[in-house]
Amino acid sequence: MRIVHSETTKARRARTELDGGQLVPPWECPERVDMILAGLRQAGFTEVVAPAEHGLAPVLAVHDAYYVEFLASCWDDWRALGREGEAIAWIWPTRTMPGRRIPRCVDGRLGHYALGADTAICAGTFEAAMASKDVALSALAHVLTDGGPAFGLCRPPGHHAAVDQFGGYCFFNNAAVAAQRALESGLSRVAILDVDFHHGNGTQQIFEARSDVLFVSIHGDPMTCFPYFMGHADEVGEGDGAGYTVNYPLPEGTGAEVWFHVLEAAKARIAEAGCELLIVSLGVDTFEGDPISAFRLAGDDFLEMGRRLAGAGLPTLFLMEGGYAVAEIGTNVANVLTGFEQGSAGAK
Ligand code: SP5
Ligand code: ZN
Repeated sequence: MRIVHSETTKARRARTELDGGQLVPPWECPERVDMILAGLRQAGFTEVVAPAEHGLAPVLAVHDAYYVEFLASCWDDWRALGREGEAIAWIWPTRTMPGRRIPRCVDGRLGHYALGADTAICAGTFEAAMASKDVALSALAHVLTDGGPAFGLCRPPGHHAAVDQFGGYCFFNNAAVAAQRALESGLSRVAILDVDFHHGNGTQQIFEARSDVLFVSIHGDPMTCFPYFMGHADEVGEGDGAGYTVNYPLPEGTGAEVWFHVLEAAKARIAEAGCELLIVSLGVDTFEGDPISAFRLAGDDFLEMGRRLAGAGLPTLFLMEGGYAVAEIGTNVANVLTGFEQGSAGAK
């Protein structure tokens, strides 16, 4: 298993997250990265490589250029106004306003480009997002050239980031950037299997009208779980993409038995679609001890998850998404990768 990590992913250290009407310390913190590295080391994954720089072109292949420009300049624009706090969106073009023009000032622009108020922009956010997609792209390069699996320790995560929106702690959609790059390097169809507790709304939006990326997600029912407005079972893709979006919303409290049953259905769809690469959006916030999520997978269930993912028999790229039980995140991630190696016995 090739492990790719960059220290620059820790350049973002937000101080605030709007939650329950209060500004609290963000759950998505740089300590997650160190805990994952420690867990991997302890599990014997000792070979960790730094990513190459891949520039902005692969980002612009899935994201809007004005959005990327906004992310690059937002913090400086905000600071230039002498603001004390971090840049948090607070007004949106909602259902009763047309919102056809992109405002010039940073408050208006934040509302245009944010999908939620949970994610503050702060110093180092853009740099960390750049490093995160480089991690994804270098891990992908390993899978494409070597054939063996790779784990990209992406941070910030990516699956909530849409064509021109950030939120849910995500800025660049690392899985989408990697999938698009994989297609451009010659593959015909790629599967993105999103096992994060939250629905991968950004990934779905980026690919929902296309059949060359199959998006399959197992997540907390949006009737009660973030991101609330996407991820229902009747969202199945549009136009050419009809049938290439598959959503499995599950109730809060879902445990291993039901979750693995659904995973097998997801694998069957991936096999049927004839995908040449499996990208796993690997959130471990399905863990029973996660502070902001509501599934009940135990630590050992992540070993089983890895084994079953290996059973798909495809070249596999794991990209880190969520997981906020910081003390256990390293063990949980390492368990998935260990299980995968056990399950792919003999493969490299
Ligand atoms: C990548 C990823 O997992 N993003 C998740 C973003 C969720 N943001 C909203 C979190 C709201 C948490 N409120 C729970 C309060 C528990 N005390
Ligand atoms: Zn999540």
